[in-house]
Amino acid sequence: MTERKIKRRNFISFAFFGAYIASTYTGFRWLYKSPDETPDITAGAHKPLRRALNKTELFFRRLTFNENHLVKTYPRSMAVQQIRHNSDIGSAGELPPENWKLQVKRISGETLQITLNELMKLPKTEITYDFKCVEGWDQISHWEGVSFRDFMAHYSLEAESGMGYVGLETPDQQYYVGIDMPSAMHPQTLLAYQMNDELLNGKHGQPLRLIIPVKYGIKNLKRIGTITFSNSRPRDYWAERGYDYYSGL
Ligand SMILES: Nc1nc2c(c(=O)[nH]1)N[C@H]1C(S)=C(S)[C@@H](COP(=O)(O)O)O[C@H]1N2
Ligand SMILES: [Mo]
Repeated sequence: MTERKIKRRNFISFAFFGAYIASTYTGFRWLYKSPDETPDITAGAHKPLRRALNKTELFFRRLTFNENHLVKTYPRSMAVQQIRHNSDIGSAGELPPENWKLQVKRISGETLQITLNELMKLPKTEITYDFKCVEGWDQISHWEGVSFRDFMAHYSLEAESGMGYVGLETPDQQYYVGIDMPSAMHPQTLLAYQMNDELLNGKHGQPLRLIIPVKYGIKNLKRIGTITFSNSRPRDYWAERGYDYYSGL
């Protein structure tokens, strides 16, 4: 090879390298300067990032979610006795079952009021699984309650189960989550009233909480006050603060 040819190749390589650096820089600058999403159901991300997140969510929902795909369960003996206690927004202190009724807002406008005793008469479902919090801890724990599916069937909430989402809120409306219907109807999703054979205490969502093994802890709302149904995404406490709305595992 002649000296001239080598020089020419060096020049081309450096030009490509330069163009690559420039486009990466421009790309990052574009992203960095792109507008934020309008705060609504989700907030805290740049618009292009949120668009990408929503697309990724849909992709994974379609690819990996299947109601016959069960979350791994463990022998009951592996469940911890003292489960870790995390945050308590909307569920601090005690709420004895006799002072509480679950409010279920039907799409007809009618509200069902259900006591814990009534729920405890429905078929009981138990699960021992690895509960995972986004903050980076997990624990194998044991829960008992009525499966959300059985609950929907028992109260003839057929029209409601055809909606896109379930919204759950604490009685004081301080904490709230939105769950896509397929995840709510997943066979391992429970309206749980017991942990290790004992009624839930004030720390873990007394008198009724959501246990949804296909999702991270943030979606496992403690102390359910009301349940609603809708086709648009219900408000969600952590999604409003920038966390992933779907929060699936
Ligand atoms: N009402 C209410 N439910 C809640 C929360 C909360 O702050 N308030 N925190 C969530 C989070 S982030 C986690 S990890 C779990 C923790 O449940 P535990 O305290 O029973 O371990 O509850 C979830 N449900
Ligand atoms: Mo969490």
